[in-house]
Amino acid sequence: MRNLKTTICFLGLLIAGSAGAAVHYVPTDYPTIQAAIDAASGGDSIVINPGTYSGPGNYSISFKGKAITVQSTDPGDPYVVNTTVIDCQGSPSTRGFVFHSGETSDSKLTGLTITGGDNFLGGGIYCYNSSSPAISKCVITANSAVFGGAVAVGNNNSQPTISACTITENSAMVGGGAIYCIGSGPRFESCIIAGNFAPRGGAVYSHNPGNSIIANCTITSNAASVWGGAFYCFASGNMDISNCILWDNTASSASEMMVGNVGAPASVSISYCDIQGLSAGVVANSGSTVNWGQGNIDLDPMFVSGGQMDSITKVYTKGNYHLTEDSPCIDAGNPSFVAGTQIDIDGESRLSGAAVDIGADEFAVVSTINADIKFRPRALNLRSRGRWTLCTIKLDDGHDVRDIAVDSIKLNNEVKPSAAKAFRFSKKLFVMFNRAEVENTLSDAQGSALIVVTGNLGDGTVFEGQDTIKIVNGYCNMKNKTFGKLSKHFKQKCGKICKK
Ligand SMILES: [Ca+2]
Ligand SMILES: [Ca+2]
Repeated sequence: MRNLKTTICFLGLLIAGSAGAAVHYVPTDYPTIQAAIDAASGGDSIVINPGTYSGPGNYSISFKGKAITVQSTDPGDPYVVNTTVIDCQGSPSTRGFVFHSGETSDSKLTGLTITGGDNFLGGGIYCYNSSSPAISKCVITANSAVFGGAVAVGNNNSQPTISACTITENSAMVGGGAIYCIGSGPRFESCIIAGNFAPRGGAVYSHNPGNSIIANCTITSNAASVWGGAFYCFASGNMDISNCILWDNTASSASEMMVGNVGAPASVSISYCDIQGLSAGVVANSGSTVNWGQGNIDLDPMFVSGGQMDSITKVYTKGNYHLTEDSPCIDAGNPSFVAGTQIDIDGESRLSGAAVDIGADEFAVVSTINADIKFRPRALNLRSRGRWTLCTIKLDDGHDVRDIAVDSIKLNNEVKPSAAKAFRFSKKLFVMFNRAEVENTLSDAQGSALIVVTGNLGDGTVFEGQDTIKIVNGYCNMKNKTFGKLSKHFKQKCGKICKK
């Protein structure tokens, strides 16, 4: 329900903020995504409800050059992204989306899962003919192609930006298990590219001049049966790789990267990356160059858990590529990095801590402040029929309760607030929690129980506080003095219970 409310608010703002722009819902207003796009005008949004979308009109979807947004109901919620699925069902000559009408970054695709595509170029998405959309927060998984299992980008003027996307378990018959670039300049940033397979370039296959940019990506557990476990760049190709993790990729030759061995020399620049083996994993041939810039390291990135690609069966076991707090990648990216509007794979702001981190995840450095928590009633009768409990939150000096992000508040790590209000001139936030939900967290409590309330301020600062209350498991025997500071309403309620 909360997500629905958030979505409605968001959409309301969207409508209010752009005069004349319309929101088209799929499948409510239109049976297919393509039908909704065909009916849309510049500035409109297509909002796709959770569900699986297949068949004509739901694959090889074209924006037709329109400056529109195609999105799930909540691109920031991984559950919604994972359950809003464009499924091409492995049918030949299908893919999720094709951009070929000169789209710009005003054509936005965000918060969808694209799977089951099978094509010659780009099993999930293909951009060509000077088309440069903005693609973000998508999951592109289990697609296949001859070149570029997940994404193919053709021709020099196609410069899409693909950010905060998870690109896994795609495969290509010839090259680029995940990505194929021919003379084009895509920018991949804050993406996880893992568990993809191809004979050449397990993750990326790039040739002809175009300057592909790979920034702040985590490229791991990809495999090539021939060469270039992560990257293969050749025939005048050029790439700029910065703030990336290349780890645990495998190939018969050049486990992380093969630069040039076919056609004219290629050129790759690498800076502030964590590359397994450094030059031992990177092979340059035929006059090609690898420009090793500053800040490269070869240290275990210390993921929460590493993934694995079986080199024989090509079966991929997913990892959790968030950094742990002792990771050498934290704050080890380019110190000159300017965050701008960039986000990490979690949708969180870049530049937490002293500098940008290497890889797709920015480790959130948070400070925790104390909160003074007072829970009412002071004695909770598990047999009473009340609907609400009340909690006041007061923060340490220097912090304002009005900065608390109400949606982030949790009681005993489970219960979210039903309502909250900070009154003018008061330094407290008054929060109501559903009584039954609170009691569910206290089912084992006897005599007394700990109430822990946590949450965030808008800047990411965490607050935490606790209170101990009595637990009564019988008819109410509480005396009014226990409720001396409570409202008349609560006193009346207690009085009614006591009389029963
Ligand atoms: Ca950092
Ligand atoms: Ca993060």
